Amino acid sequence: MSCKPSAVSCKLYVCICFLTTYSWRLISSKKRVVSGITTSGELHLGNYIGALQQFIALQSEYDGYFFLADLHALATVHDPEKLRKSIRSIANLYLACGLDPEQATFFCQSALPAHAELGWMLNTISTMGELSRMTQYKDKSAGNANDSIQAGLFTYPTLMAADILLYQPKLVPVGDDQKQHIELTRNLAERFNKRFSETFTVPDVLTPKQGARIMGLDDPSKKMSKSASSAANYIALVDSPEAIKKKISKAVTDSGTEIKAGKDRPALTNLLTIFSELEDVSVADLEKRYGGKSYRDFKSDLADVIIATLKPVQKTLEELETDPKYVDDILAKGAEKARPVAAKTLAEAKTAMGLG
Ligand code: AQP
Repeated sequence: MSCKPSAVSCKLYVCICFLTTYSWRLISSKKRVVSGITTSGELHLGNYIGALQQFIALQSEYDGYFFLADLHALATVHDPEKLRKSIRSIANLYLACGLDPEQATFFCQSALPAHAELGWMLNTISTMGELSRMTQYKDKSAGNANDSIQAGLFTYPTLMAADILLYQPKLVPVGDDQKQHIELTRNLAERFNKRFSETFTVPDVLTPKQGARIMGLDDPSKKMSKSASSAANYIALVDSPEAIKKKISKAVTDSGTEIKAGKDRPALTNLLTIFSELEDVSVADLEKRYGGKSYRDFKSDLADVIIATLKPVQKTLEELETDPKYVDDILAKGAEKARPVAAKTLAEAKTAMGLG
């Protein structure tokens, strides 16, 4: 038998090479997006609508880098068991909600020391003034004496800037509450590029048109939050149908009886926004559908919509929980993919600053 390649196999080989190069170009020519979620508790509908839903919608069109922000969680969680549980639960939830590790790079922030390293370097070009103006810092430290406020809470935005700038993204999809941190990230990137040398891409923020700030069910003047003092503030993605029905039936409403959104109706605006986002129907259509109906009817249907949205997520979650190694392997592969990208930017930033 001849070992010489036939004309057909030569053509096949050329064709495979072409396709591999072409698909690689296609992947590498995709614009990059980067975002993370802090592993400081249970994910809620705000995280889902403001962030996760966007990540999943973007993953096929963009080169997505999505991570578990576990170093950020250390700013508020000092209970190792709680932290481990939250990391595991949020990792599973990313996947259960539809993040595809074949399309996006999915990893744990703490697996890449480059984040903390660049975070420190960016601290050295940030000012106390700009960090103390961050609304999230002001909110979370309100009422506490300086002696008891964690320095990690204060410098959280510079680590967040490092998380982003390491991957040179074009866009950062986040909820409304993180916009100010992205503005700071842009300022730091521009400052660094000007003071040292052109190193970082200055990214743009991407927030959803609607649902960028889902408010607390118990208080529509404050955002829905993982670290809210009462679980009545949020619907966790892992809440049971019974818990969802109970929380929605107890959700604060506005005075009057109309199912209408408006500046003077923050509670109904919030509930209608959640409904609209989950059922993909406009708020105006919902107002028409519920014209003349009671809060009770509306809330009962809203609870059903939330339960129906979360049912498949919770089913996949149950399966993922039985196979932690599967998720660990995905995170390990994601970290290996992210590592050279982060290392390249870090090396450039170090050289620019005079560290090599
Ligand atoms: N209420 C919200 N509405 C819309 N989007 C939201 N996000 C958070 N809350 C809402 C978005 O979810 C992503 C992950 O946020 P995070 O967990 O990193 O931190 P966070 O913004 O501080 O969220 P939480 O739930 O309030 O956490 P804790 O209580 O730990 O601080 C981000 O894109 C965020 O905008």
